[in-house]
Formats: sequence, C-alpha cells, structure tokens
Amino acid sequence: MNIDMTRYGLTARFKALALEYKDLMLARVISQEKSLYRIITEKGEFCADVSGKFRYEADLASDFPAVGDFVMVEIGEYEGNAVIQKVLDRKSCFVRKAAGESRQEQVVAANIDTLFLCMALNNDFNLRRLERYLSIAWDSSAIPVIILTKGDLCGDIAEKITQTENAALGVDIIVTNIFESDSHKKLLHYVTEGKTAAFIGSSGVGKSTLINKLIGEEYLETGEIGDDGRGRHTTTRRELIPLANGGCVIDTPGMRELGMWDNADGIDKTFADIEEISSYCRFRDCTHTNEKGCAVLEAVENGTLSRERLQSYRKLNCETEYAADSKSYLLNKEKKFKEIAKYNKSNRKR
Ligand SMILES: Nc1nc2c(ncn2[C@@H]2O[C@H](COP(=O)(O)OP(=O)(O)OP(=O)(O)O)[C@@H](O)[C@H]2O)c(=O)[nH]1
Ligand SMILES: [Mg+2]
Ligand SMILES: [Zn+2]
Repeated sequence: MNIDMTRYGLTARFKALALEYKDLMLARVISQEKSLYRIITEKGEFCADVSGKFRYEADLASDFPAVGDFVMVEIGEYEGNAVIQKVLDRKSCFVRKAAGESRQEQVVAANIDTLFLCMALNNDFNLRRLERYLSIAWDSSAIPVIILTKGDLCGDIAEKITQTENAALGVDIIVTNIFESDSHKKLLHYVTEGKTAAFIGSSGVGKSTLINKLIGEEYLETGEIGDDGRGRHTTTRRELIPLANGGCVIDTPGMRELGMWDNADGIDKTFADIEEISSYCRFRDCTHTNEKGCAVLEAVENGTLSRERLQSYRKLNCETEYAADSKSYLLNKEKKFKEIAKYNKSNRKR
C-alpha cells in the first residue's frame, strides 16, 4: 500500500523535520481515544502507543502525541502495530486544561491551520464562553473562525451576528443551517489543500453533522438532542479525516469545560478594544477599577463599552493570573519528582 501523505496534510516543513530521524518512519496521528492512537503512514494505518522511553521522558500531558501531530514511529514486530518515538515540533496547537486533579494542559488538536469555533444559535449561544475559546485560540497559532450553527432555530440572526462581531473583533463569522443544502460549503474556503481545520465547541452544536456534510456521507455518528436541548456527547474520540478537496478536518468531542492558562497575549487580542481604550488611562498600570482618569471606566460611563464586556475581561484576567501561579507551582513540583526519580535510578545502577 502506498498512501499519499499530502492528503493527510504533510507539508515541506514536516518532511524536513523528519529527515533528522533516518531509521524511523514519518506518520500523522489520525485518532486518539484515551492512550490509544491510530496513525497513518505511507504504508497504511497502524495502532500505536508511545515507547517506554518516550513515556519516561515526557514531563507533561502536552508532551504526548495528540491528533494532528506528525510523529516518528517504528513499525513493530506485530503486524498493525507501531511505536511512537518522537513528536515533531508542532506548528500550532489548541490546548485546554485537562479534566481532573492535575490541571495540566491537554492538547486537543495539533498542527491545525483553522480553528472552527462552533456555537449554536439556540440556547447554546453564549458570548462569554466564545470569548474564552477565542483567547485560547489566539494562543494556538491557528486562525479562529466562528461558526454559528443551527441558523434555522434563530429568529434574529442579524442581531446575533452583530453581538458576535462585537465580542470577536476581526474574526470571520459563518452561519450554517443543515436544512440549507449549501451552507456548509462556506467552510471549504478555510480547509483547502494541505490545510487542517479542527472543530471545537459544546456537545450537540452540530460539529459532526457539518463534517459529514463536508465528507459527503454519514461517516461520523451524530446525536439526538436531549429534552433539555443539550447534546449527549455523541463523539467520544478526536479524529482526523481527509476531505476530497485535499484538506483535512478534525472532529472533537464536545467540551464540558475550558480552562485558562497563562495566555495573557490571547486575552489582549480578544479584548483589543479594551486594550486600546486603556492606552488613554492616566496611569500606565491602571487596573480600571476605581482610578482617577481611567479611560475604560469613562467608556463604560458614556456607553461606548459595555459593562458586561469589562466584567468578562476582568474575570478572564483573574483566572489567568491564578492559572499562571498554579502552573509554575505544578511544573516545579513535577520537575523535582522527576529529578529525584532519575537520581535514584542512576544510583541504583552503580
Ligand atoms: N435544527 C438543526 N439541527 C442541527 C443542525 N446541525 C446539526 N443539528 C442536529 O444537532 C444534533 C447534534 O449534532 P451533532 O453533529 O451530533 O453534534 P456534535 O457537535 O458533533 O456533538 P458532540 O459529538 O456530542 O460533541 C443532531 O441531532 C443534528 O441533526 C442545524 O443546522 N439545525
Ligand atoms: Mg460529534
Ligand atoms: Zn483604566
């Protein structure tokens, strides 16, 4: 079998990086469910796991392969199995705080060009959540595009678009509706040959439905909506799928929570309007809470800036500061443990 890896988004950048590993084969991670990976190589698809050495040397959850990663593998003795030895340097990645105690960041999708941030135009519509997604998206190095799904369920689309535009300055917005035969085609513009796009958003907004439309068949399972109007977490694994036009899409399970890490840059971009107004504050370190000569508070007073927007800006900033603290704490703690373990091990050998 000879698979054309360019159909799976292989570019010159990763071909060049792979040259360094002469004995290993280049692959892309196409699905992940817990620690079980599927990868695609020139020789076809394989199940894969990371090597023992890889596991030992990995410091963080984000060091492990994720869907979309280009990896270097060894094809195992057993047919159909491969061992991942190395993750090639990522071009971009969308991360979120992992569920559970560790609060480590988890890579949702790697090496993506476009991030489709999906939000339904029914009761899923929530601008504050969108702002959170956006601030992480800006840190991912991928370009965010907002998809407002289920246009058929909304009576005031124009108003919703205006609200979205105000919360997401300069970001493209697309409205879709599965009952219109062509509305999904607007997405193809962002997933051209060699490009990869990931679909992110709450459960039930219609991510898998849109991808099925792009593929042209009912490939992915899609879910019925519960009585409460919410989705049911139909998709359980992340999966990369090549499209006929030469691009790739990644489906992801609906997200329950989205953590914030120390991505102050992303916040600046999401709230570029507030950052700009604040350049007129009298004090450089103005916190926009009660200072004299604060241009941000003045903007709220005279109505050019909404109070809610300032509130979500404050809230995000707060969480980010907290996250930055706990992250460096965890990193240090983990590093210490690793050092002790390595030290003990080398002592044992002697
Ligand atoms: N009315 C309406 N329903 C839609 C539209 N798009 C998708 N749906 C329905 O929404 C339900 C959920 O769609 P899915 O594609 O499974 O949603 P998902 O985002 O993949 O959900 P998870 O896999 O749980 O994250 C299905 O019953 C779809 O038929 C739309 O444009 N309008
Ligand atoms: Mg789905
Ligand atoms: Zn101020």
